[in-house]
Amino acid sequence: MKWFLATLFTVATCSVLLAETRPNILLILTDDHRWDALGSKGHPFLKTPNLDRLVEEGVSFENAFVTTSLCSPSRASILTGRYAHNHGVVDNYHAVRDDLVFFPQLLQKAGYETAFVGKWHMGDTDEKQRGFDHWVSFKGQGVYWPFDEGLKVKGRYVPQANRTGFNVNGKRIPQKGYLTDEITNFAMRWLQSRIEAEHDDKEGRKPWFLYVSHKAVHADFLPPNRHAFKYENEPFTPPVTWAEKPEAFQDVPKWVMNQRNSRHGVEFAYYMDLDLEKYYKRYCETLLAVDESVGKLVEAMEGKGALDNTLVIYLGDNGFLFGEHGLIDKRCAYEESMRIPMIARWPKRLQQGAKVKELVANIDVAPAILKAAGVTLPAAMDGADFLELARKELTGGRGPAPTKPAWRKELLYEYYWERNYPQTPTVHALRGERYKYVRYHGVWDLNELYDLETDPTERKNLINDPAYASEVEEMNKRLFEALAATSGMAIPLLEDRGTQFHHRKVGGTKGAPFPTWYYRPAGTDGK
Ligand SMILES: [Ca+2]
Repeated sequence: MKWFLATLFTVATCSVLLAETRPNILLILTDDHRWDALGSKGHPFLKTPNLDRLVEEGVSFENAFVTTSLCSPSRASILTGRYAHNHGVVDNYHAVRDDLVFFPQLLQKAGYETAFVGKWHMGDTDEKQRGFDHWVSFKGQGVYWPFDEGLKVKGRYVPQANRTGFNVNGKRIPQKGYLTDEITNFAMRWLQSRIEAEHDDKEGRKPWFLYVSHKAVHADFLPPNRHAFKYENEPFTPPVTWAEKPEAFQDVPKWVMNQRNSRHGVEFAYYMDLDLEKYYKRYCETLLAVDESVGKLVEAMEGKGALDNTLVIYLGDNGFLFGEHGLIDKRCAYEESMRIPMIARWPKRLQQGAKVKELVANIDVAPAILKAAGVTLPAAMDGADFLELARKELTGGRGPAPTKPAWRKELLYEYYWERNYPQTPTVHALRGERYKYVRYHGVWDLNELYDLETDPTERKNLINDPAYASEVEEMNKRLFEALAATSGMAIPLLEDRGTQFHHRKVGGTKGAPFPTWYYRPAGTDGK
């Protein structure tokens, strides 16, 4: 009996402790936010005080990436903790399979109240998805403004597409204003009701999870009028890999040279005569409303004392090229495409101001959130709890002696060719701490190897340099080992859907040549 009571007491104490200590969780996702578009990264003119505050009070993951640089596949990786070759979403048109578990489903089972507000963008749907008690979304990409007048000042006119409005728990509500602000308002309404309930009844508290998913800063970037043209007169330095001809680089793959004259290249960007300088400044201006949104959510929690028991994670769903390598947009394995901002704030567990150098990724978000909530991880997840890398006792705070968890030294990257955008081939890559090996599949072209320490802008492809032959061979071997270990030895195939953008600009650059070292006299053997 004594034993039983003691056990009962322990169980009861543990449940109370669990209820008290389980954090609330706020996950904020932006679209196409590249890693260096942050004030805290020393940006020459962009100011992001609210995101910088998260960096100062939280942890900055300095080497954060996506495992596939495309909106829907990356979102599916965030929700499932799995590589694209395992969740199967390899374009922006198909939904996630019904048999896959979204981590918020497991949070619900563990007693969390869950909410989704914003861009879902997996399949052509805005219907409430599994794992969420509260739901606010819209179809596809959404629109910055619900009307065609959007920012019709100073000749800057961007037509807005679909206007289906919001689906709020099954009820159709029209979009009235600027999308980032509308998402923020919807999120604030739900958040405030949760933190007020918690403030009034601490004992009966139910932890919550809020996923705020912005359309911003996806193309065509449109800031709210209060930020329009703010950066118009700021200096702009074009990236070195755009200003120079790709022929001046060492061993540029043909597909990269060919993509210059395509929808995703600087010569024919989005089939327009695009002024990339203006475009980039508009991108930065569009990000300002996201930063304000972060500030509002954080301040709402702070005002009611809920901030420090909340795990806040901020990340982008992929990067974005603004002329690097002659390209725009994303998909490829170059740094500007696959690298993202990743910040976490949770003062109870994480070291304030820590800068983590390990390679972390979108597939690590679900495991980290589940672990923070005290939920056992499903075996099927490919990612790991990246917050372990910044726990207080590991980074100099109080606690046991520092023992860093075993962590990956190389990150597997993949992108699967889309019929809609045939200019980028299927990519498999290993991004190591120093070297990056990129292997293309299904094209007659060069692979790539870069020494990121001596060549951070990836201009000198070492793939044909005899001094690096063994590095190439070993990384190729490890790439296939990583694929085999994660069931990745097959190319996912989805039926053709959506518009195809395979065109080239009249009078633009012609097809690219093979490098001279591809040519052999007749009668020569292969490798
Ligand atoms: Ca995206």
